[in-house]
Order: sequence, then structure tokens, then C-alpha cells
Amino acid sequence: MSTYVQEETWDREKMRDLQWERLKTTIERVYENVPFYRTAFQEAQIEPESIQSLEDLQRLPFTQKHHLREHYPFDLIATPIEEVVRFHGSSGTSGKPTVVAYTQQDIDHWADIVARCIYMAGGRPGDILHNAYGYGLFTGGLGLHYGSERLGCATVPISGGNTSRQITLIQDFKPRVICATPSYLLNIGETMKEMAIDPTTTSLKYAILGAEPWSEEMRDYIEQLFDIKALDIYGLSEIIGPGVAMECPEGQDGLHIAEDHFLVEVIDPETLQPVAEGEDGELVFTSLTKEALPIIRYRTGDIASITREQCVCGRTTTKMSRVKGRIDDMLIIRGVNVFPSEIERYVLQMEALSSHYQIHLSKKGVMDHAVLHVEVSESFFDSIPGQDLKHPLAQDLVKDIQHTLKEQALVTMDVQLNAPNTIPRSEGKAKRIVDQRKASVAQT
Ligand code: DLL
Repeated sequence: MSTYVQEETWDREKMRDLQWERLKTTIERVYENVPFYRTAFQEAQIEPESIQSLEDLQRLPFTQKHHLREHYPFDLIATPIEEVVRFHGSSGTSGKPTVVAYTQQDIDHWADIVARCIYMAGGRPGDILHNAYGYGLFTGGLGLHYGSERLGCATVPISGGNTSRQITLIQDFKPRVICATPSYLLNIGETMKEMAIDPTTTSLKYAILGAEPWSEEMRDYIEQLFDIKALDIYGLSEIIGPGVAMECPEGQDGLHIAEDHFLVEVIDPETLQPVAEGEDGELVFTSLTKEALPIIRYRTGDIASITREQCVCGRTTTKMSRVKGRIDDMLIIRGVNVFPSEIERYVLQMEALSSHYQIHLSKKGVMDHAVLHVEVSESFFDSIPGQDLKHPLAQDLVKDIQHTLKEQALVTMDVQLNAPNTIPRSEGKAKRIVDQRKASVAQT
């Protein structure tokens, strides 16, 4: 069996034994070295020795993003700073990024984990891999880069943006694998079409897509656009970056969690109690091998479910469902909860629409008001007299969309049609929500 699959097919007892050994070490490490954890454990009246099993983990307090911000930049680091070899971070609304740190061993583990992901997707040593995730503080670029080199792929570190140059390199270097956010790969494919290049004729066979929520309908669309297999990769900087979980092409229904490095729980975000297997809740991860920034029970804010049923690919690791969205991005429209990716499904099903949309939020009195801004397709636009989106034919389309959303997603929302190519294209994580609520409150 390939070294890239071994741990993923262990029987569950063996995996649990390893997890338990590693959890004990992690708990000792944070208690000894990170005042934040020591205080949190003491406040909860928990001694490290009283954690006697994997299940006991549930007695420990959660860690949240605000804890990382409050300890900016280095106060959660569990090693002397001299042992840190890399920082990454994610941009925060407050302007200061959330800082994460890695020792050389952390970087090595991460490279192994991502190499396993690329292998799982279908990448093999000797392949050319085009890496269009952004390089920099964001973990996407360098995370996939090190994994790709570890697997032995010839790695093209193109980063995000400069789409016409991406297309030239795809045509000239003939990569077999591409890594990007789904929204950016969509942008690359559509730009190819505008340049009269047929995206199905490229050398690409597999796409490793993640860093943002995307729907099954978006997968179908991208797979047809390029004639490739599109696979989901999940991760977050606080846990390590990309590679926390990866989808296999055999099953294509859920992502295998790298359980030898990360312990997963799913909780009800209101009650903070565990939910049953198969039920949606908030993903919570505990790192099992990290040295520089070990993390205990990190509340990701991401909504998904898990299953321990064995996958058709033969892997035995716990699988998580596709992430529906972040709790913060959940819209409550007239009492109905909905994630942008659920709206995306219906947009992609309608031929008169392109795949580009945004949801604009504002306040009407005390209520949130949501408007779906969506581009019509070129062919629909051309069929409207005077290309006038106020024309009754276009207004019929608006009613159609509203009807579909009401019937199928149970949401009632305003819809505004946009001309083709007017919604900003993504070069990384797509901006699906334009939140004008603060501005609209100030105006009223
Ligand atoms: O986005 C790491 C990453 C890079 C993952 C490249 C996959 C590929 P952050 O910038 O810290 O890290 O953002 C993490 O992005 O909590 C999710 O809300 C979202 N996210 C990441 N992967 C997926 C996915 C990277 N496959 C946040 N599906 C996470 C849905 C995802 N959401």
C-alpha cells in the first residue's frame, strides 16, 4: 500500500490509541507552556492528569477566534520563538491578522498531510501541479506548495490573479492537477472561453478546490466546464491550513479528516453539546501533533456533519460533509435560516442566469433585508429587447427566480438582475455577501 494511504486505512481502534497518546502529549504541552490554557483549565478546575480518555476531552473549555486575537501576536505559542520557522495568518475585520506559527516539524507534518490530500485526489509523483492559491500570509499557496513538492510533483507556484498568464501556463506547461478556490477556477474557465479557448481541451484531470463554501451544482458546473474531477479540500489556518480534510474521487461525498493529526467534534453552536453522527453542527478541532500552536477544541464556526461509515475508497477515517457555510454568514431572512451556498444551487440551475451572484444585506427598520444580485447569461441578455433588464421579459425572470427560491429554499427575497460581467470576479475567496447593514442604519 502506498505510504500516502497507510494511516487512512487503519482500523479505528488503532487510530484511537494513537489519538489518545497524542492528545495526552498535547494537553501536557499546552498546560506547561501556554498561560492562556493553564488559566482556562484551572478556571474549569481541570488538571491535565484528570483527562483519562478521548471522551474526557469534552470537559475542556473551547478555544475561539477572539482568543487568538486577544493574544496577538505570539502569546499562544507553545515553543520558544527561536523554534518557529514560519508564520501565517488570516485577515481579520479589525485589521490585525490572526497569527499562526509553525516549527520545522509542524511544516514537515503539514507537507505530509497535504501530499496525502493531493495523492487522494489523484495526483502522483511526476505530475505537474498548477497552484493558483494565493501565496503569502494565507495558508493556501504555501500549504499546497509544500505538499505538492513532498509528493514529488513539479509545482508551478503561480499564486492567484493575472488570469491570462495562468491560462498561458496551463496551455504551455500542461499540468495534470490544478489547485484554486472554486470561484477562481470558474473565473479561469470563463476567461478561457472569452479568449476562444475550449477549457475541456486542457491537460487538466483533477482540481483541488477549497477555502470557501461551494455547492454540488458548482462542482457539476466546473467538472463540465473543464471535463475534470473537482474535489473538495478543507482547512483553516488556526488548525494548520489546507489539508485538515480531503475528498476522494471514488466517493465524492464527504471529506476524509486527517485524524492522526486532528480530532474532530461536532457541537450544537447554541447549547455547545455534541450532536448525533450525521447531524449538522459546528465543527470543533483539537490538534494532536502541533508544536508551535497546539490548539484545544477550536470552534471553527463552520457548519457540517460527520460520519464514521467506511467509504467506498477503503479509507476508514471519519468523513465530514461539505461545509454548508460559516455561522457568521448564515442569513436569517424573515425567520428562515439560509446559507449563500444554498442560494447558489438555485442560481446555477437556471439557464437564464450566469454563475455569478452576490447577496446584499441592508437594514429596513429593525429587520435585515437581503437582495440577490445575479447576472443574467449572455444568451438571455441578447434575447431581451434593447437589453433592458426592466423589460417585462426580464421581470418575468425575476418572478421565476423568486418563485424557485420560495418553493425550494423557503426564502422570500428581492432579486436584482445584473448585465453580464458586472459582478466582480474572484481571484481568491469570492465575496458572496455585501453587508451594508451598518451603513443603512446610519442613514435611517
Ligand atoms: O482557507 C485554508 C485553505 C486553503 C483551505 C486552501 C482549503 C484550500 P483560512 O483562510 O484560515 O484558511 O479560512 C478558513 O475557510 O473556516 C471555512 O469557513 C472556509 N473553508 C476552507 N475550506 C473550505 C471548504 C483556508 N472546502 C475558512 N469548503 C474555514 C467550505 C471552506 N469552506
